[in-house]
Amino acid sequence: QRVCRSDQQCKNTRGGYTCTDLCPTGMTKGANSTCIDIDECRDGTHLCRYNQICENTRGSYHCTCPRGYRSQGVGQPCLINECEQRDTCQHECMNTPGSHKCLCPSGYRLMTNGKTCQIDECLEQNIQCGSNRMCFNMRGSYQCIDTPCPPNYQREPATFCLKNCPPNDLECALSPYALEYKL
Ligand SMILES: [Ca+2]
Repeated sequence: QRVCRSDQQCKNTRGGYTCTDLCPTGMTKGANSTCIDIDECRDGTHLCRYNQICENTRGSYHCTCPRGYRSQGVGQPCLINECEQRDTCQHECMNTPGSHKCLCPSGYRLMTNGKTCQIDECLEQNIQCGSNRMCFNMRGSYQCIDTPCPPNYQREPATFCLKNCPPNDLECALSPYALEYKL
């Protein structure tokens, strides 16, 4: 039989019972029967690990990371925030889960080192190489490269070759529908 409220604890006494208030999670009974915060950082019950910093809050606690580091979650080591390191990216740095990404202004392209940006003349100067050729961006320059479509394929706008089979050509009918050049 329930005689106390659900947020209270029932205790037997001689000839009766008492109802005592339970404290919310992260709190404990203080001296004058009020609920006071548990300092998890001090009593060692926190789950911050490695280089995480424990910060006590009322009713709970946080695991934070030192400056220049970023969190991977409670109990996980803080990782260096690459974007806050010098010389990570030439232009702009963006944090991604577990890593980072360098960004370039428009008209520029990220080089294969993933760090520096170079002008993409193909975009910037709107280079038209003509039919069956594509613009290839190079360090400090560009080049028009032949990108012909194979026999039985027809040039579609930009980079595609679409199949265009003569009637009753079985071999052609079984070939891929579309081809794309990627430079
Ligand atoms: Ca606390």
